[in-house]
Amino acid sequence: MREMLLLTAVFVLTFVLTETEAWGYKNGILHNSIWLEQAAGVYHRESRKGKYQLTYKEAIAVCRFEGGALATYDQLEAARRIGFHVCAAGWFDKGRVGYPIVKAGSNCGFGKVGIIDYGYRLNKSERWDVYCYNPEAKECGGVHTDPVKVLVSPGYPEEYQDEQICYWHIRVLFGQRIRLHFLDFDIEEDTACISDYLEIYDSYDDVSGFVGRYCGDELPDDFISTGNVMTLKFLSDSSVTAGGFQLQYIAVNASQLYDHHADAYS
Ligand SMILES: *[C@@H]1O[C@H](CO)[C@@H](O)[C@H](O)[C@H]1NC(C)=O
Ligand SMILES: *[C@@H]1O[C@H](CO)[C@@H](O)[C@H](O)[C@H]1NC(C)=O
Ligand SMILES: [Ca+2]
Repeated sequence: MREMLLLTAVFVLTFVLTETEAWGYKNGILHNSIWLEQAAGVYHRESRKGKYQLTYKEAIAVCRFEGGALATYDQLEAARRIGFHVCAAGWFDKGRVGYPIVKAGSNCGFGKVGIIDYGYRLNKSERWDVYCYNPEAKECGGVHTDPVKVLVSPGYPEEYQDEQICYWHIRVLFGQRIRLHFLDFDIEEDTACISDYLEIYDSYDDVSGFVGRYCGDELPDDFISTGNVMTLKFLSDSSVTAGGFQLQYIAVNASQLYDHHADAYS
């Protein structure tokens, strides 16, 4: 009987560990959630698979991955009071689900203002987004749709920290392309950029369209996407940091690019 219990315990523990690790590392690619809004140390994350994809266990793992924890109701409310308004339900402390609403609207929050509270969920396998709390967390990645924007490594112009993983997903208008131009670049250097790196993908994920992996202190060349989307991924390991990077992207008309090209060869 005791053996049986022990075996069960080992099995459950192994299962939990596998699940948690699977979230962080899969097929040789580190996977994590997308950084979205943040206020007063509270930030909203969704799975890289999209909206409402995280079980309670995965939600806890997402927050822990970067040294944070699930936000408490009070932390979420404190963020809401300074303008944290998110129209997406997420797990927070003790298996509760809800979202912070600042401005009443008919299509979000049932016209109410405050924490829209779905209560303590009995079924922890339900899938939602997550609200984490980590006052140390720096802006890291996100979804960007502006035609022109400057993107920086977390904490820039300060040095970035260890164990950061950020994804920037850029999407401009259909028919436009994205021109990347680096303004500053300093990432821990090693020959294969294994420790820390920035990667560029000519697609909306980090699976296809790999363009290059960069480290060191030489400015990477400008890059122009083939379509209207691009993904940047930054990863730092557990030791040695550097100055970080700053880059600008600009949405350009594909037809303008074509004209330039034609001019150059006419
Ligand atoms: C719990 O939620 C999951 C996901 O929504 C669902 O598939 C499952 O059937 C639910 N379990 C129970 C006992 O309701
Ligand atoms: C870019 O293309 C759109 C049509 O796709 C056109 O309306 C717009 O004027 C163009 N912008 C520039 C700066 O050429
Ligand atoms: Ca490093």
